Amino acid sequence: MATRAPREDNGGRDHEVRPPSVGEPKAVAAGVAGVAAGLSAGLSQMGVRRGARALLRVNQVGGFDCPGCAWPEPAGAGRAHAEFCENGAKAVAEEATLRRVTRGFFAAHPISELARRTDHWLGQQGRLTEPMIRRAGADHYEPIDWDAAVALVADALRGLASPDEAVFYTSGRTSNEAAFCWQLLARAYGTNNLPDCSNMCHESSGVALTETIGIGKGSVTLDDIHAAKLIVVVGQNPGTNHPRMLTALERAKRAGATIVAINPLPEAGLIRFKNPQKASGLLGAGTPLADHFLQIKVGGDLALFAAVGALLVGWDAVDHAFVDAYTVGFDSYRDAARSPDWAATSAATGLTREQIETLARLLADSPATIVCWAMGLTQQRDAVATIREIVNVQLLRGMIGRPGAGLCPVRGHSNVQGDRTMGIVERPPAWAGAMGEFFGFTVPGAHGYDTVNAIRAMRDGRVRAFLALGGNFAAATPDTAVTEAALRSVDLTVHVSTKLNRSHVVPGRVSLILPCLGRTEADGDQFVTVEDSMSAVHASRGHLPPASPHLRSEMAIVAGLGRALLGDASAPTPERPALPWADFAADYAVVRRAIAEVVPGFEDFEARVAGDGFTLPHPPRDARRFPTPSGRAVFTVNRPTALAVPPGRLLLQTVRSHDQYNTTIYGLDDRYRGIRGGRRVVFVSPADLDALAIPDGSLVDVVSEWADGVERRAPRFRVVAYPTAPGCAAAYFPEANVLVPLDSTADGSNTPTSKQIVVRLEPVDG
Ligand SMILES: Nc1nc2c(c(=O)[nH]1)N[C@H]1C(S)=C(S)[C@@H](COP(=O)(O)OP(=O)(O)OC[C@H]3O[C@@H](n4cnc5c(=O)[nH]c(N)nc54)[C@H](O)[C@@H]3O)O[C@H]1N2
Ligand SMILES: Nc1nc2c(c(=O)[nH]1)N[C@H]1C(S)=C(S)[C@@H](COP(=O)(O)OP(=O)(O)OC[C@H]3O[C@@H](n4cnc5c(=O)[nH]c(N)nc54)[C@H](O)[C@@H]3O)O[C@H]1N2
Ligand SMILES: [Mo]
Repeated sequence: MATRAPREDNGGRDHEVRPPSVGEPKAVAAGVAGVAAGLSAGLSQMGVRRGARALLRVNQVGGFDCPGCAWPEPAGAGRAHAEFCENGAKAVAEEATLRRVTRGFFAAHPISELARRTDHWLGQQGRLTEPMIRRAGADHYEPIDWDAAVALVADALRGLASPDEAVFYTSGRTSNEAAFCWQLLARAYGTNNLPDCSNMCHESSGVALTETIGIGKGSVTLDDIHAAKLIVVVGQNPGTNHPRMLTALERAKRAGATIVAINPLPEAGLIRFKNPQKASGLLGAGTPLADHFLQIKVGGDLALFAAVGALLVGWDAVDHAFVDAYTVGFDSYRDAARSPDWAATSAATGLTREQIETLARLLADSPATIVCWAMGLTQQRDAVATIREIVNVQLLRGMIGRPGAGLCPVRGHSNVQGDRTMGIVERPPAWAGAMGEFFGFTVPGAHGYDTVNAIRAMRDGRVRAFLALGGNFAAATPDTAVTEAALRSVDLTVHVSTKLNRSHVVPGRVSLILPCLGRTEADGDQFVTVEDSMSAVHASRGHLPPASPHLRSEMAIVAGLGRALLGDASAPTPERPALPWADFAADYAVVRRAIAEVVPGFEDFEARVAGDGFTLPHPPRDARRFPTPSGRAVFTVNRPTALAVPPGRLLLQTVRSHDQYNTTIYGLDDRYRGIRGGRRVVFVSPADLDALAIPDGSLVDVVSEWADGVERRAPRFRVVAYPTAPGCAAAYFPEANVLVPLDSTADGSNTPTSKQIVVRLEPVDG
């Protein structure tokens, strides 16, 4: 392995520097080296005592919820002493860092300069410390006090021609309490414009599951994973993105489960895993996790699951009792599932008939199957249809509402599922009526903008104010050039944030940064709540002293804004709903009481969230009740969209490296894939490189080809010969977002197709 490049590259914004070095990919994930790497990252930025104090509280009862992923914690005594992972440690360190972004920093760095910095550099500057404003025409942020900042936002919102000219974005780290108040604020003000990171993430899962099983959430618990006999992991890289999931897979495997990985990339961790939380992790080669690896082509999953379903029907490996009692649509499904066209299936999947039959046989023979998936499925053109096809297969086998079986969309952000439960969605939630009645206002009925439509609306001048509760909209969204221009065109951008990021340096005419407390920090004696990927709700309480005395909690910021914009219950006016903002901010239990009244499943919230918390009802999982219009689970017939990949082109997917959390770049390495010191790489199979006559290690521009004819170019990527599926390529997000056309979205969910972009590689002179 060559040595680390001395300087980072910089996203092509300013000037180019040396490319990264490339070594052998790793077969083994985690293990002691993994947690040690996490700890050293954490301890160096947090200070040793502070770091140890923070890390000991992660995911413990009475502590805070890890700000990393949404994978659940085992209940009570089942929690490992250290219920976190290397990447959880990095997420904590990123927030608990001792570095600070002060008013002096903003005085020294004009926005035009900051805009040329990399995402990595911006994040490394540390925690935001006080409210800042960029006034119209200025090239610097300057301090502003909280009252003036809040009044300015309220005035701007009151001045809009319609509430629909404002957008209220949310990222999935926000607590249930803050999320509930944020949507309440937006809707009482008069709009459903509540896009969120889900629109780019598991929206496709939510749409497909709601349609087929009546609820847009996964149907398994952690105990089900432990008890499963067959676990199929599709389009997911848990070794990096959900490392604690490997512990659960390992436990299932020890109890006899077979594990199948379906992925264009042979991801470390699915191949071999060392459990860092056990002594055995210190020794030996670890547990090989995946028994079967199907190296599928990007976008091939719909064809795969359709073929598998057809085989099961052909073999009559169907749980007829389940199908008869609990489903509708089987006859049409069976009629459509004629014997598969093997030539077309192999072309779409890159898999042999034998491989597909092996998977179907495993499904036919398994008494308890779980299918897990993440972004490899949801960010495809046919994402919704693909997930519906997985539901078909699970329904055929009666694998819902049975121990050790079910559907498991593995969520991303630690509270992204909870935010949706709290009504962060661009349509009125099912319980809009109850909320309106409880607070005395009429919830607007018109659908609002999701993420992609919010960008279009800003671009077209229909939105004048953009407010974000967390996240990094400018960097997370597709079509970077279009999105940045859209953000710059509005009158006001407001970001409630913990750390400096790209969105702050792509300001509207007036732009505010409102700095908030993070999960790790003490918020007086208040706690908040979150919901994990398996619908378990529990409390989260930070303990570290806040990064600055000027920070406010998200709850305090949202309530302050609500009060300034809409007035407080103590001073109601006839035309404005009277909401108890001051009471909300003073005691979050008041918010939880309102949630208990309004949101189903939260009865007696305050009492039940004490201790280990509680699991929300899930009718299909709990009682094989399907809250669809027919009251039954629905078989669907799905047809793939033909996506033409012209000769000499590749299908590019964008992935996370091991050293990033979405747009937060912890470091420039991707240890498991053998990359060091840089992120501008494109992974291509050796066979494709031969065919294209492009040498490994050379520099190329990656150019995306889309129907609108607009040229989208990501300059100067280093080519890495890598064992990905032929015809496919991979690069890191957010550097590659410039290549994702805004209009290239999944049918039915409008999720950007960040995993399915037709590209060509243009060699450039090194
Ligand atoms: N450390 C860390 N943890 C995280 C995050 C992070 O950035 N860093 N992000 C969080 C968030 S918000 C989310 S949503 C999750 C994301 O978790 P993942 O979904 O695991 O994240 P990605 O890196 O997007 O990986 C997608 C996987 O799908 C595969 N894939 C791509 N295209 C296809 C396809 O067509 N078919 C199949 N079968 N597979 C395909 C890719 O090779 C890759 O292994 O992780 C969460 N946890
Ligand atoms: N090409 C491509 N694009 C993608 C994806 C992909 O796979 N490929 N993945 C998509 C997915 S799955 C997702 S979820 C989105 C993510 O989109 P976002 O959720 O918008 O982005 P993040 O990078 O997670 O947001 C990071 C920022 O959140 C702020 N932050 C951190 N903690 C807190 C907190 O406690 N409170 C507040 N208020 N702010 C906080 C910090 O300022 C930090 O800079 O990106 C999507 N974009
Ligand atoms: Mo996500």
